[in-house]
Amino acid sequence: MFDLLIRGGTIATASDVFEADVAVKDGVIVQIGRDLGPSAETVGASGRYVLPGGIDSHVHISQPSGEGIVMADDFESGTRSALFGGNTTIMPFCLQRKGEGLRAALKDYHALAEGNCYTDVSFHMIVSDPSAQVLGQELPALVEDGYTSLKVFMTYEDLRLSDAQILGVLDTARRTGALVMVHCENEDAIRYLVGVHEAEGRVEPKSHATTRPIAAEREATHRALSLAEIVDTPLVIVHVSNRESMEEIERARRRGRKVIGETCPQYLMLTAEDLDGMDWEGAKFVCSPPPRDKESQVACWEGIERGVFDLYSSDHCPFRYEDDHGKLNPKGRENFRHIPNGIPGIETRLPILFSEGVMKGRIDLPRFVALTSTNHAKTYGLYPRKGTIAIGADADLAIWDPNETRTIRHADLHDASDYSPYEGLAITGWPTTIIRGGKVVLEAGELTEAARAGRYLERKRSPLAGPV
Ligand code: DUC
Ligand code: ZN
Ligand code: ZN
Repeated sequence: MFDLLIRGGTIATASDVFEADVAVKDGVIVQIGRDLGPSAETVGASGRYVLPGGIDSHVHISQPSGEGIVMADDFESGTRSALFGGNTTIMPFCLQRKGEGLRAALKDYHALAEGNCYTDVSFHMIVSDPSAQVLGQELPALVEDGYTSLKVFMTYEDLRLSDAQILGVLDTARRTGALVMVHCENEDAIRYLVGVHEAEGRVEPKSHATTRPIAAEREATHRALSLAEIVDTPLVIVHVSNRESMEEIERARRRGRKVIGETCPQYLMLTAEDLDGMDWEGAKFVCSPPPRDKESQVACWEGIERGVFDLYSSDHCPFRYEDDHGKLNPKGRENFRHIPNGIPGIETRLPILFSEGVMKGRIDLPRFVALTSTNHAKTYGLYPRKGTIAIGADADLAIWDPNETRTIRHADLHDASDYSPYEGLAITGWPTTIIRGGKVVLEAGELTEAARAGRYLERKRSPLAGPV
């Protein structure tokens, strides 16, 4: 007797599309086939797609931000919104503050997540203070404990690492088998341009984009890839926004480097013109790197189609708009430099790619599954437990209705922000039933009693980590 049977659907994995039933016992998939036998519970899926639950490997939740600024989502609202958008696992960042140890940061972050999650979660570290103690002892021990990935920043005064510090982190990662993600933007160039803009009185939101030009991202991407080459380490280049940075990734790959590329919905759907809204509305679109131009959108779609990008993540980093602690904080109303960087998007990530990618014929269903789930599991050490539909995998499934049409309205979403950057966008295809760990957790727009029981996931080392 199975616990759960999903009947009559069309299954898609990163490699195959086929019609079959899925049988679940004790939270894992135990059989895939036809006429599988009796089950305590059955979910009908005819006319719908049965996909691996989405894995969003780049999200920010409850992250300490600038003075007086508060991120909109905590684990409760952030994971709830993720679940409604077809995700069963998310990977937020745990930020190390300068002078603080990694363990201390993790302890606080786990306390925020504990008991509050509607999806499974697993943390990446953000290393902002790579002291001898952090690199020599804490990081290697944490990798052993299943924290097998980390992010470093090349921008932001309080987060950026010098090239020497990045080399130190990369070398430690190489020796311990951690995987390093990099935010590539040249901080000195940005600071110089901010000074020029301010001197000219150009302080509205659209200046955020012109002070962070493509060349600043391209140069930092080239530099990060060169540093990784010098110490022979693979690299994840996160949130790539434009063709020139993509070309750096492709050039590095031609030199034999292992490089994972990530892009996000904002670089497929938005442009810098969105930052030029009336009444400071452009603040709603302030994120880094900034959305670029139409040509960059075309480039990023090509990257999705051709495989420059392995990962498509939300970079959900939500701040409320009409809020003293959000986008329109007292200083942020006066000068773009004080508008917190980041936009919400955890719930709309998958529907946007399904609608604009699969339904418009740009990508097929297996590529959609790879970009939204399988590659995240493979890159970050969760595969094959997560990211596929196979015997022995966790029964994390999203059942999609390809015919459901919706218009994105923030009022219908489930995050704690007060806007969506994609308000008014027409979508075809939406996840209607979500199964996590073998339990139906979302059905007909309602969370079930089992929903708020997401688990923390320790991860294996990435198979991509270590020397190239
Ligand atoms: N980088 C991110 O990855 N997210 C939001 C802001 C930023 O700079
Ligand atoms: Zn970043
Ligand atoms: Zn981010």
